[in-house]
Amino acid sequence: MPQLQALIFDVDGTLAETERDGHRVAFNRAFADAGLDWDWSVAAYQELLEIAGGKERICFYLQSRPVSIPDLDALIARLHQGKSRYYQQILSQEGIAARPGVKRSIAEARRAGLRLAIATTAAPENAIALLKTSLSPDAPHWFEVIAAGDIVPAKKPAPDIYRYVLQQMELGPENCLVIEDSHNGLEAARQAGLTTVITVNDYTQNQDFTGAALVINHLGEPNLPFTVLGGNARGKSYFDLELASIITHAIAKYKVCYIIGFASR
Ligand code: XBP
Ligand code: MG
Repeated sequence: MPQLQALIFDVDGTLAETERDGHRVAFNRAFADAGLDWDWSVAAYQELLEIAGGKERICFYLQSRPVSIPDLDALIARLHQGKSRYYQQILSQEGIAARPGVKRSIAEARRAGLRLAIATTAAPENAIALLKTSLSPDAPHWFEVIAAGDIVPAKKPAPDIYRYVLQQMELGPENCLVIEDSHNGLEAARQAGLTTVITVNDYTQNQDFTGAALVINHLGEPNLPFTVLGGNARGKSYFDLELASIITHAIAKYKVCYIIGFASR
């Protein structure tokens, strides 16, 4: 049976709750700087989050506005640069804390010699800024692969970013476990054949997580148990490597049985 060899983490919404008070605020500041009267409210941002990637999100919003802009790509690039500057400023000045269980799970994985990777639609400089400020200044070195932004042509929910990570690590999907927070992230991982644990947040809690191995409100801590929203947590109250291995093993076994069953029909 395959062994768990790597954990692959999504970034935004999974490592930290970056969207509402980080990315969203930074977008609005960049819009104001550019003299635009756009304001992405907390509620409106929910729908905008369905579009993965900052540049893509701006483009989607622009297309819904009754304006004709001569050089759309240049405007999007300028707004996104400004937004990234503000986002990194928010991280360095105010900071956004890692979600419960994230630091502990990563530390446990490192102690056990498990391989680590990042798969995110966010721009690399924004993802790295978050790793440094919410985990540790040397956290980017903990991850063997940091797959981010435009490194692949299609962003989540396309599986490209996860396939890229598997290729870089020379691992099969049966040897890895993904931690995600959104439907788009789950779809991307699922289509790459990966087993996924979902930690929901305010923006994603009502999304469809069919196909996830486990859905919880966060990774939990010994003194802060998680709530199980879907799947089987095997009696555990916080995520650890034992649970990660059981989940990965069980799903791989299920897939093998399914394939054998299918072939013998
Ligand atoms: C989440 C996203 C990102 C950020 C914006 O990515 O959708 O696009 O909202 O990031 P993930 P950039 O959950 O995959 O980490 O502005 O840096 O693109
Ligand atoms: Mg996410």
